[in-house]
Amino acid sequence: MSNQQQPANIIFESSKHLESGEPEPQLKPNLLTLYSMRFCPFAQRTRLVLQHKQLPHQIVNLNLVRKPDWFLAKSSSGKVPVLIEPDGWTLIESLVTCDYLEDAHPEPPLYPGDARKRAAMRLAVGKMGDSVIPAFYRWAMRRGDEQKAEWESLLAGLTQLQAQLGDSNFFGDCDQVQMADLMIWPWIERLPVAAKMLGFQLPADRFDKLLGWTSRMEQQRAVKETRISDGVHAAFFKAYWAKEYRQALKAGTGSSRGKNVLMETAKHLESGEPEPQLKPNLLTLYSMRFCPFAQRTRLVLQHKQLPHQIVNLNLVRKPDWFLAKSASGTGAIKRWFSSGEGASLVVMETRHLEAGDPEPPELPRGSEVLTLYSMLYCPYAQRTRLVLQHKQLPHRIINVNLVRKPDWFLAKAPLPSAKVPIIELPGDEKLRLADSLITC
Ligand SMILES: N[C@@H](CCC(=O)N[C@@H](CS)C(=O)NCC(=O)O)C(=O)O
Repeated sequence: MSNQQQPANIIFESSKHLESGEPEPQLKPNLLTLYSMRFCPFAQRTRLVLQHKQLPHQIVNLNLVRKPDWFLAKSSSGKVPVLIEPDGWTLIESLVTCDYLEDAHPEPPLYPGDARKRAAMRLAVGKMGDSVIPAFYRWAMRRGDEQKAEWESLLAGLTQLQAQLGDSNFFGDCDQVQMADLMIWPWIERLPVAAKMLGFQLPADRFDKLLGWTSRMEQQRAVKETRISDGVHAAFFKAYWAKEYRQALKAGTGSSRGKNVLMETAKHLESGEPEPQLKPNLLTLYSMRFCPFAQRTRLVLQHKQLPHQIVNLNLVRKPDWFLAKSASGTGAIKRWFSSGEGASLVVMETRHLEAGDPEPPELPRGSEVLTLYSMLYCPYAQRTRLVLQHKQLPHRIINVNLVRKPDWFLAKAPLPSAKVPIIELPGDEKLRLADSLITC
């Protein structure tokens, strides 16, 4: 998750794994809370269900070797995941939290209607818990001959699991991803990278069906949104096996996110969303993660190791409570446009806007800023971006999801193709140009 955009339903995630001695974070009211640890496969189960159902929630990550007292007071087991409803009702155990989420939020369903299929799914999850997961940990923690023996028992468990999958696309003879698949996935995500590091390899010929399932799982939204890259898993395992737990928890976090950043909103908050509850007696920086001007301030905060909290903002849909604080009353973007700093580019939205998303607001009258409708990975749009950069022309970029194009984009784009790049020139008579060679 380190480099990817945080999914919109994760309203807050503690950037750091909080530990004993650190204060309890001020949580948003009226929101589900998950106590988690970024690399915990059990907590990932709950996160997979939260993502599958796109349920708004906040995540508090914890150092499980130095657990804070305020966490121990909430969790009877001392383990994560712990799920807490806004009224304080608390639930532990990954499977129980996931079934609870299914019961409390039945759509989209994660169990098929057919009782036999549900029974088959429970058998598969049982096999995972009784045999595969314990063998996985024994194998990963032992060394030498003992480890080789545990690898064989892990393979035996996986063979039985694969037999339960049979020829179906998903467990329980289902055509779509279901609860059992999500409950099994976290260890299968970790297996190839752990095996490579420990000098083992899953025999592909014996596990063709399970590997086919793995490829199908990789396409699932919930998996994509909770997945940790192999490189970050490897960094975690390396430090964990070396008993450097604090180091392990930092795997995949950018060096700029130091211990002095006590809170950072995972999401770029926007108009209509409540103001976050801030920690008292602490410096606060209102920022946008990709804003180079804000980065200047962050660089100095890091250099001086000043404790602070960061509220990230969607600068296209600025919340009123932010505008009320902004010295100019007009917000940062306008200041950038007229700042004379030589900045040619303001990325209005790093997310690709799609059908249903509102159109970003018009530029202020008299603005000299061009608008480029683009898609981050489109080489044609890149042609236009190259020229804009070369000439240092002030412009903003609005990235568009080209599979789910918003209506307001279609209204601007020449049909039938409705392709990017499109350039919109400022002025009352809006002039639009399409086709990368023409825009250039
Ligand atoms: N049976 C539990 C297992 C959870 C578990 O073992 N979580 C680990 C992190 S991956 C944990 O919290 N360990 C802390 C501890 O054992 O003190 C579940 O399914 O939720």
